[in-house]
Amino acid sequence: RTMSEYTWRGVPLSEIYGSQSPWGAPEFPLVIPSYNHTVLYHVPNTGRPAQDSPPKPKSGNDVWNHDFVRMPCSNQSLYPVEDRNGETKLKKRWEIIEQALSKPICNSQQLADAILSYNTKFKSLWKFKALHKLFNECLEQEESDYFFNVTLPEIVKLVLALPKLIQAPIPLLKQHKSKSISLSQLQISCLLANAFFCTFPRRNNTKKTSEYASYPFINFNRLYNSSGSDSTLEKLKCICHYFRRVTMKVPGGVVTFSRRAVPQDSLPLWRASEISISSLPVHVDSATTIEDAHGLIQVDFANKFLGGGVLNFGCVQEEIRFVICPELMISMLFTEMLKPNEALMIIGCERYSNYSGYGSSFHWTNDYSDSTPFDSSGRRRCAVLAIDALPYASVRHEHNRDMITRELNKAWVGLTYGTDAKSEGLNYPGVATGNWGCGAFGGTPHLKSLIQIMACTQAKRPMAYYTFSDIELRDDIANIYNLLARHNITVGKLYRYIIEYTADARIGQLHAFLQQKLLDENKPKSPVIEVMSSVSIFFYLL
Ligand code: AR6
Repeated sequence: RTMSEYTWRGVPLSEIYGSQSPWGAPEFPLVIPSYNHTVLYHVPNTGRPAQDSPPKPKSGNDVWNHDFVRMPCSNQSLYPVEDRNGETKLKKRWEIIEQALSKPICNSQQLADAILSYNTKFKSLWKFKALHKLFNECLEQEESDYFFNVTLPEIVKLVLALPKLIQAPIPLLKQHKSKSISLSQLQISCLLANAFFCTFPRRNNTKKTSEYASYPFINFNRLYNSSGSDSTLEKLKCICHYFRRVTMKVPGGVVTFSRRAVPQDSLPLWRASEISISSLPVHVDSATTIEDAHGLIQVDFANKFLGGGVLNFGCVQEEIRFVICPELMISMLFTEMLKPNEALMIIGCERYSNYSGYGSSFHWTNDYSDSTPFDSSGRRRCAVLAIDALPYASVRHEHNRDMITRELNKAWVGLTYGTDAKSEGLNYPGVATGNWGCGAFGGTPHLKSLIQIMACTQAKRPMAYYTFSDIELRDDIANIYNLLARHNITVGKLYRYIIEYTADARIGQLHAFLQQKLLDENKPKSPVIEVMSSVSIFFYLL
């Protein structure tokens, strides 16, 4: 094959894996219960649950306070109910839920009524437009019938199994703390079934002062009540498909959610970094998508409120990833909004759906059978790294020292998850990333790709960059990387150049600016040439 026939540039993927196989890299830290790793299932002596039978839930008692998820089945979850005499009394909310779900639910109206029976405050607000549209207009009658006759009764069973399946309290992954939670896929399906039925208490309040104001939404009512655009219906199809799958065959794996927070004084001093960019293996591909980059850490172009618009109108990279791998959505139950120096790594999620299109053309297509192998803790070897770029109202706003430093730190915090700070060599597996922050958030790929090259170099994490069909961008990134590497440019020097560029040059010509810098630098330093290079910069700036 000639080079032009390949869809990629740079080094082959084997250098990003660290081996010939996508699964040759070392595993992530194993699931071992500790003060900062809550494991909600019983870890067998082998460390690895058998894949054909889900692990037993860890026993424990409900805790109803600010540090733990307030569970729908808690005895302390009470709800005002009006009795026959018009008097309002507090009743255990779980009993109302059990009662509502004990009746048959045969259509979307009955489903909506059940949900409203324990969310009475929203009776006049929640219209379930998208839900009705899905089952009454979008799906074939047969598909709807199958859902209400076969899948929904199983989802109901999952909802009601909550007190049995989750006994130990689920801690909240709060800001400023590195902490992990591991759950079985069965436990996650039970929690998601509860989200599907909107049972989580205190999670519907939209006031800024509400208890969970700094957490994402988790109850699915937002999705049901949206206008019912095509992509919303397709997202709902993905979710229904997920429930069909997990109720037909219980998945046997486990998933870890790890929040990583790095204190400000432990972040790199970017302008002083002496690590050469040439030490970084870089692979740039225009044809693959991140979720298909098996064996690599796959970046989620996240919102600081995880999931972004997944329960709303959003349908770009993060939302699509969350609906084809719905286990990711349970992070929204317990992960507080990410701070600039924080990231979330999710290890072990499974993919259930195939899709086509993007944004408003997004479609669920069919079932996806995930053949990702399991690690020694029983997690699928799929790592999704949620890092949130900043949204930019203007290009000028992005080209600013503080913003660039913020993005570098954010990427580095995520990329150094599970790495050994002392190790000299590269950290495998590499990362699969792309136009992070450059779609909905309005960033610039030429800048963001260099930021990620710097963060990967600093984290010693090999980088595969997926340009989402953009061939020109692929070649631009490969070329500028080669040039910088050939000149042995360090992370610190590149940082200083970029800051200089943002201060002086016209935005939109970053690569040209860097090329000129390198040219100037390599010219012999005679006084005449010094003057000439200043003149050339002068003309460049014109
Ligand atoms: N693989 C590779 N590249 C992709 C893929 C994919 N699967 N999907 C998209 N891209 P965007 P952001 C490319 O807009 O700007 C969400 O609502 C494509 O070029 O999802 O960081 C979050 O919740 C696309 O334009 O990420 C946040 O609120 C670019 O990546 C917000 O969007 C950026 O994708 C984040 O916005």
